[in-house]
Amino acid sequence: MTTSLFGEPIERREDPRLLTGGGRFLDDLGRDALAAAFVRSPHAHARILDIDLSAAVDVEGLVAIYTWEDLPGGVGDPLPLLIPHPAMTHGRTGLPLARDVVRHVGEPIVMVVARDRYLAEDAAELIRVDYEPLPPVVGIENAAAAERLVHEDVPGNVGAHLVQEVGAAPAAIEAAPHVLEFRLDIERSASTPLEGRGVYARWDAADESLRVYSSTQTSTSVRMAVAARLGLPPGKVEVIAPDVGGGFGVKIVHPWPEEVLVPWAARLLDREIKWTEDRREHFVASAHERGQVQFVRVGFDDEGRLLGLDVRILHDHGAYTPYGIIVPIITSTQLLGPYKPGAYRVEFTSLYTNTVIVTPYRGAGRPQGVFCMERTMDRIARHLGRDRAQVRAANFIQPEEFPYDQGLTFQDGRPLIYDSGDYPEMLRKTLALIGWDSFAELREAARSRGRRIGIGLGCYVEGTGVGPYEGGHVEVDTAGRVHVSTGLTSQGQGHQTVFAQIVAAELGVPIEDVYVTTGDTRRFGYAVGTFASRAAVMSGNAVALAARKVRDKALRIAGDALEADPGDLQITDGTVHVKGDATAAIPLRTVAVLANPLRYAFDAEAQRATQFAAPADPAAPPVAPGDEPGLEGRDYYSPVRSTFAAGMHAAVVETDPDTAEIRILRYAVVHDCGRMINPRIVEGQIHGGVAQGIGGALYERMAYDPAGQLLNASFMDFLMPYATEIPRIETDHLETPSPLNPLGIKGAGEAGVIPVSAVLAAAIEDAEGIRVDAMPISPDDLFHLRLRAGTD
Ligand code: MCN
Repeated sequence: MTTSLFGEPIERREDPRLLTGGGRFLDDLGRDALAAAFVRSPHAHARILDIDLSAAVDVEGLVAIYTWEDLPGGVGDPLPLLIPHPAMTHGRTGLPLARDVVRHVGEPIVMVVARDRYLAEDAAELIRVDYEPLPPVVGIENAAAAERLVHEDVPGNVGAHLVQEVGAAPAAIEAAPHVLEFRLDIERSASTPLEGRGVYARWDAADESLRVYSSTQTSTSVRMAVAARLGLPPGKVEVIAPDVGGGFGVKIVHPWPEEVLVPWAARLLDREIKWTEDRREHFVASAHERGQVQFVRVGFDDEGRLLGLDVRILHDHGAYTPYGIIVPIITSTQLLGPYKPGAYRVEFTSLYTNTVIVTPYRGAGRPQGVFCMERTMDRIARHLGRDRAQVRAANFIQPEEFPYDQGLTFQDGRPLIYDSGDYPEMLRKTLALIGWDSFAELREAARSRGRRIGIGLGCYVEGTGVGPYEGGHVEVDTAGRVHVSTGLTSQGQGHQTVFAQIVAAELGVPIEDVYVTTGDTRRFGYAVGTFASRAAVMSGNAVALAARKVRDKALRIAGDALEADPGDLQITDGTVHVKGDATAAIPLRTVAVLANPLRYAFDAEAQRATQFAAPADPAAPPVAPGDEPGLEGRDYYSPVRSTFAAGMHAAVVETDPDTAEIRILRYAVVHDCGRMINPRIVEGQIHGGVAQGIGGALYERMAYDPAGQLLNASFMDFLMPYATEIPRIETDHLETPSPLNPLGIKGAGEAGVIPVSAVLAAAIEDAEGIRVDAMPISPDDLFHLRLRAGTD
């Protein structure tokens, strides 16, 4: 039955095409387009004294070279500060092409356009830039020490500083029976999607319009940015996201310099131009994340209940801040997870360094927050000699306490209120899944055989489905096909499947008849984008609301045709019929014909299927005022605030006594994203997230040297886990529907990555009996920790 499609674990409909080479990614397009390449800074910090193009201009096939001097107003202006905040007192953004100072290796300085990429790279290599190197600021503590400045006019390298307080934490800690104080370090990592960024633009001189293909997570925002900077009406700019080979956050920065420059040059030259990012460019010229130092002070009672928590965060936001304070404010406000902290004080300082910019990467600040909170829970348990799970349970918000206001304010000024959840049940399920209660015996048995195994646990709560809005459009055509469109883009999340499931269920049609389009501003002009685990909540509800409009209209038209009350009708398998009477029926495709009085004249089948009926009111127009021809509907969903998903992970690891190699033996996840549209896709999202989290916990780091050179800017040197390093991920679900949206959905796309570092740190700690305060942890790190702790 089509109506049970919501919640079914059906297979992803997009996969056969993508797995058999049918995908059309950015670089598959514009094969004959001119190619762009960029001269980028080799210095982390330098003054540009001179740019000498003379050797490059004779390269055969060269079409144009642009420096900042060539860019007109608008195009050459500083890139926007996308989310300003009063705490961001010194927001600084870059220029599309650097003018006189470069502030990180990889910053673009010159754009070259040539017949093909080889020639463009050849010409770029011949361009001589004369630099005066300036002392770089690399590393959070160097930034905080402020002996050198990244921006001359930013004292102390401080871009933003914010304190939030709920109650009087310092006093509560002072009065607490137990107090602990410690420092945590989380290194930088990055999204590293399989496909880098890319943009391809063509100008239609006759129509004075621009078409831009971009490997983006936010096609509508790219359109707005390009239109604004090029001085074009938005109606003359189309932006299309083709298949996108992963984004994980890095493709939401809008606009990227290349996204402005390539369309601008395409218009200027009246030629098609394409730029495809290479891997090294992706490492040094896109964005990173994580990168924090945290100082924790916590007071608690004999049961391990928090009485006061005081966290000070130093956040590295790189050379510029297009996203303002979005990452550290997420860390600081969502750090509390499922716990009641007693009194809470959090303070963050966001610092400039001469490194690649920091923008949200899957999890966006939450992995750092969870690392802090869960390390704190483990520290408390160890201090009191209590069970780690019990300490957590003692601090949980209880199911009857929802909606629960943590007393904090988010970036948009709205209060942080958890809508629903059942954390005790989540813990119970997790402990059962991993076999928590019997693990002590296993650990001891392994020890007696010279093996070291340990278990760890970690929870998170994640605000998902952030606004301001998303829209959906549903149309039944006269062949009975249902076309669904929403403006946000897809990078592999399975949207073609889930939005079809929602619409098929709402409309009562077979899913095979439903076709979904995303990320195309020609189809949908108003949209926000795919990030912050928002698509299911935002577009899911929007397409459901649009489908309900279509269903109501279909029942009304069919009611007229069948001379039945619309309330007595239902749609099953694409046919409208009287409830309990399949003989009085009319196919939805015929309803679509009837919805368009002109189309009816050409449709013999529809004429046969329906009786000629004189209009009920011959004086009324065929299309009533306020009605529209066609069987289609559009609606928007705009939430009052985010909905809060939650989860708990547990892992068992083994550490090698000789080589310090860390192996994950088991990994278990219990996840709550409200009502699941498709459990198979949710699991896939969680698996992918956990794999990415394992990368962040054990392998990936941005190895900057003191001069600001990224030493591992290639997949030869930047370690990512292979499938062989990812264990089978055991998953169980909990569904506490969100009361905030019609479908009761919460997000799932980032969840998997969030607690992994905390969980693996805890498991390694348990196996080794040492303290793990920094992530990632490699065998080499573990070896040195052992030496320091004297356990080896
Ligand atoms: N889903 C569901 N039921 C729910 C919640 C979600 O069936 N209750 C499904 C959704 O319908 C969707 C998927 O799970 O197919 C993820 O949904 P959602 O949580 O809304 O996340 P988004 O679709 O908004 O995707 C964004 C999220 C983020 S923020 C990052 S980063 C990320 C991620 O998704 N980047 C990804 N997953 C990714 N997966 C791939 N393959 N590639 C990326 O770049």
